[in-house]
Amino acid sequence: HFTMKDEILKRFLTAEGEPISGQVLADELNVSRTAIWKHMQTLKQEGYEFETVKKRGYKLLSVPDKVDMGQLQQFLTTERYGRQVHYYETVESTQLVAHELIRAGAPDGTVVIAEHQTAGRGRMMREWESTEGQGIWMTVIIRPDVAPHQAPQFTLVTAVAIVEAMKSSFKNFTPEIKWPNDILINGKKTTGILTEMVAEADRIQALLIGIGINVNQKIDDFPEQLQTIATSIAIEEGEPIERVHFVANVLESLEKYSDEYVKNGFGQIKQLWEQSSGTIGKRVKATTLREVVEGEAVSITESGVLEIRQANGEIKGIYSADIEL
Ligand code: BT5
Repeated sequence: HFTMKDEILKRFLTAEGEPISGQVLADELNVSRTAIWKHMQTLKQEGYEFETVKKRGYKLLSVPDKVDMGQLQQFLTTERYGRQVHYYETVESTQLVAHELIRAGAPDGTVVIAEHQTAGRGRMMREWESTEGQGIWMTVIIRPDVAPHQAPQFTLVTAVAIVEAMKSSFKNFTPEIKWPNDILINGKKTTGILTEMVAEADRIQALLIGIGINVNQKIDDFPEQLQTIATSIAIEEGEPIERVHFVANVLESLEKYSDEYVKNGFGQIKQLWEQSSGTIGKRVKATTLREVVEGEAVSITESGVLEIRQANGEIKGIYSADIEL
């Protein structure tokens, strides 16, 4: 998956603005100068800008704001996650692409990522607004060796992974997890998680961890109905964000915490989850498919169930719901 073009790009990205000669590239990579020239043309078409420096070669001037494979590999330190990337300018939904890839046997950690989704999805077929080039719209295919009933836990694992990645990457805000699948900044939604499963009777074949993170939108980039409830990292951090770097951080964090969960269970993750929770201790109204439960959110259980203490003192476990605070 690491192509000749990626290899060339890597040299430029690590050259710190120094020119590299076509001849040197050709010699080092053991291909003809014509081949190098062709790959350079492709990179230019993708939005990389080069300057030709007399007698010294090409100098990389600017990099397109894309989250593609070539750039992502420069930052990744993971073992499996993001080592195979399927990158698209536009898809209907990265989840749909991921379902096809799972049928074709895609390995653990395969990432589907797009600049734009025309039919991005939330839970229960709700719409997910996926503005072109301004967010992280990706599905991570993972193949953990766990039982199907553990699948919902991965929504919480993913929330912890993203929150921890945010905390280490940004300094001007504190993200909060809203059970089960939202990350809020200053009370507004910046991230939604959609976990889907492909399973046999007693074994998970694959999980699709759908992650939508608003990154570089300004408030009026959101459709009107979202402007009061949504936000982006750039708005909260106060500066534009380099998406590809943050994608690498999220993938590292996700690999770390999902491995932790598979090896050692929910203990450490539950602690981190509670530390970042904006739900525990609050009065909430939970709307499930069957009923509405109101009361104080008191805890999550080892299996990720939200416990609500109702006015009559009775504690009710909620498996899946929309929460109003
Ligand atoms: C979610 O659903 O929050 C899960 C979103 C998962 C999106 C990712 S993007 C990559 C992958 N491919 C997909 O097609 N999906 C996944 P839910 O909890 O049902 O929330 C959906 C609700 O969030 C909508 O009804 C809107 O109110 C709101 N919403 C939609 N787009 C938003 C956005 N960009 N930012 C904040 N809120 C949004």
